[in-house]
Amino acid sequence: EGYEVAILGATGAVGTRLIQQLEESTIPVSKVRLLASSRSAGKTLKFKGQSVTVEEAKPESFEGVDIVLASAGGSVSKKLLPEAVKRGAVCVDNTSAFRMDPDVPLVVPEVNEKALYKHHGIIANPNCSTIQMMVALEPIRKAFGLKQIIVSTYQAASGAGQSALNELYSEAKDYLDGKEMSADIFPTKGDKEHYPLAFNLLPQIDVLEDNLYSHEEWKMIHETKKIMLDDMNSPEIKVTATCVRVPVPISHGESIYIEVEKKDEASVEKIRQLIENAPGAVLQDDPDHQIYPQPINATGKRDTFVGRIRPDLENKGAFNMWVVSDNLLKGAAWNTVQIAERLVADGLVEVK
Ligand code: A2P
Ligand code: 11C
Repeated sequence: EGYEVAILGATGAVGTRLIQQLEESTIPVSKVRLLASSRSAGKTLKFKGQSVTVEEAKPESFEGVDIVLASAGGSVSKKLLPEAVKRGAVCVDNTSAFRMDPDVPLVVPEVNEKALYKHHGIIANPNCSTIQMMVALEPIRKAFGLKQIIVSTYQAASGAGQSALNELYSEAKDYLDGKEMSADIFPTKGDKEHYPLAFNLLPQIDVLEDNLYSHEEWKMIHETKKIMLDDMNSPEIKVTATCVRVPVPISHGESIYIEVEKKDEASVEKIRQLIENAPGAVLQDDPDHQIYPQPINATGKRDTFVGRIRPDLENKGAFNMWVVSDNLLKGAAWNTVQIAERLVADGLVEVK
């Protein structure tokens, strides 16, 4: 008794965490199918202690499947998720393939869980850097309103996948061994130039677009508006972003500057209280004891950690803060499984 669940991209950096998060979830699972490319077909992975053979993902792989958790890249989702929906599955997609489709809810359960009720078979999981910002800012938006968000990200290598993480480690080793670093992946696989990430910073995540922003920066702007305001182009909150790749393996950091609507009501103390009571958020903000969020401590946890909350000393109603979360968990696998848990709890997906 339970749901048949397929994990698409099961061998990847997010896929392996999807397996783990599903093992720990409240979803009753009757059978799990682990799908990847032909390169991985025949490998075995464990689910709840049992060996499961990885299969090559094909349209027929979704026969009998109730829930699909997808993280095999946008083009794979574009091709295969409609096939899964045709066969009666509900898909939670961790790629950017369908995020801006008006018929596809883009969901952070702590913020806009109700959007799930409008699904037509596909629900999109936002970009990792957007998700953690939403967890931190939604309670502040609800209490004081938000006029503007200015964010700079410090994004971990694993955001670009397992091969990218491997590249960071091999570059670091080469550098320390006095060898030349070979760079094939960063800043982004599909671009002309490649630069080392180890002992470096790259102010480019995804491709650079004609408007001079990177696609990652574009995502943070428009996903924020769709999640908070249900309109990807809403002028109600102004958002701007600078996205930077840093040589950290896992967990993204974000320096976030906000300007609230209710300038006279907001204070650091009240914002700290809001974060303390916010679902999915943990306050780590004790300057006297040098307590603040760090990637090393956030890794492996489902929460979003918030600290260094301080007022702009020259602009009333504006605040700076520092937000860290595991990009592979809340930024990807956990948010995806959390959405699936909500679908199950709210009766929005059936066992066939
Ligand atoms: P594989 O390991 O067989 O290449 P990451 O985000 O860590 O790079 O992982 C990408 C995931 O997507 C892996 O599980 C990878 O499988 C899978 N994948 C890549 N291309 C395809 C494809 N064409 N069909 C199905 N899965 C794919
Ligand atoms: C990164 N944020 O750190 C990206 C990875 O749209 O789901 C996630 C890309 C996405 O490289």
